[in-house]
Amino acid sequence: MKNPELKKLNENRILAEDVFNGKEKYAEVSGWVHNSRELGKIRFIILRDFSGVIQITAVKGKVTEEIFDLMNKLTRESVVSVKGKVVDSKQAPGGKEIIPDEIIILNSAEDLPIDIPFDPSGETKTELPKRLDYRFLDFHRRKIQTIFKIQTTIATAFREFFQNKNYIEMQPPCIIGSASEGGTDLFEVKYFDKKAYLAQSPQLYKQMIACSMEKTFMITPVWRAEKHNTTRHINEIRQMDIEVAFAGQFEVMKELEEVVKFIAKNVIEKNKKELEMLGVKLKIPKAVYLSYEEAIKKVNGKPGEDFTPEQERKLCEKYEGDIVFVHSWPSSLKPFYIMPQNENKNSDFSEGFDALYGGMEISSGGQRIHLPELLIERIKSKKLNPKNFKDYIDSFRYGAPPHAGWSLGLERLTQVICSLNNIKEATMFPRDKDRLNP
Ligand code: AMO
Repeated sequence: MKNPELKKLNENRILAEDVFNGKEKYAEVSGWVHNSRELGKIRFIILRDFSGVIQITAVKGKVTEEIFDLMNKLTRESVVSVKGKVVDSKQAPGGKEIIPDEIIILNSAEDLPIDIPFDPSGETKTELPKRLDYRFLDFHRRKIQTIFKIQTTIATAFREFFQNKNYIEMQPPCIIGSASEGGTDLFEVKYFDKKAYLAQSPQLYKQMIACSMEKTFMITPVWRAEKHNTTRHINEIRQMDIEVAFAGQFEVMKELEEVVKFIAKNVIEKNKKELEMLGVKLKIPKAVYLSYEEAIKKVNGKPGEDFTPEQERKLCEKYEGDIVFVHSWPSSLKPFYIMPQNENKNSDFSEGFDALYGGMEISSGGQRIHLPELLIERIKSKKLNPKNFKDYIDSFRYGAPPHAGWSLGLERLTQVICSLNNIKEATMFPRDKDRLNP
């Protein structure tokens, strides 16, 4: 299709949804061939665009022979543009159909390598790894599109919540010179004649912003070089973070509680159809606050140890549909930058927390150490070298207020809200140990 025609198509085409909602008697629609069938002298195409589906109906003798012939030659998922009369029809899905005057094939699809079920909410016969090999085609499925419509609502609501509270939006660097979460699990990159790494988190940078501009939020990719193979780990993650000056763990947990409630409310209001298609009944969660010591007892865990995935699930089951905040963790289980309880360097406990929702950890955070000497001690006690953190430590020498923050994984939150078995379903192009393409 040449330039002027494409411009015309772009201007004239209307979405399937607007054909049903509008009063047009004549319409041009463009999209993918979702289904086609023949019933005696009538040929049908179900055309799908991002808004929905519309039936194109051709009766032999009432449309040109060329169009009638073309109607049963179109392969599944081919892209077409159709012009024609809009008529009411009791049999057509949505109560309207188009009688075609013109059909243009924009791209003819070859045999499909994966199963795209006709029923928009139906299950595919293709296993996840193969679907991910053909992710671009998997995105043709309405059910998959639904997940990312919801993810859009989640990210938009997150931004809106913190913009409304006058937080500054931050764009942290993705290439960094030293570890931000401890020594391991970094992807190395060659940076001119130096060694650099892909950021594991915006941690150190968001603290510097909070120590000057007080309140910051961001949505940023981070990379973890862990060789996990689970249903809740990926190697490239989108983190939704905040950092706040003059605040401790409880103040920022309250912000997390409020933003997750705001996100759930937005999804419930804006994605009613999508939640129905996924068969999810979402409620606005309540918040439960437990200390680490209380929480570990509730699941018969060993004090001083992390929760196993099974224990996280058990704890969430006790508060079905709610967020469980587990605060005041042992220092030994938290990163070097988390403040020991009450600024007491001898305390075994910290001002750090995790939040669990839908059976797993969705966020962690806490109050940070803003005192350089204490920070050096903590770095050493974690067997890390303070020299590697010199710039970071020095940033607290010229007026750094107490501050706290957290990070919420976008994919994990999407997985929980959409009730998906695997985090890769909640990631457009997941990166795992074996996958770099597409
Ligand atoms: P943490 O490492 O706990 O904390 O990460 C915060 C949140 O990010 C998500 N997440 C992941 N999601 C999927 N796959 C992974 N491999 C993965 N790793 C992390 C989770 C997790 O709860 N800097 C601190 C946060 C802070 O203190 O502000 C940090 O990154 O949802």
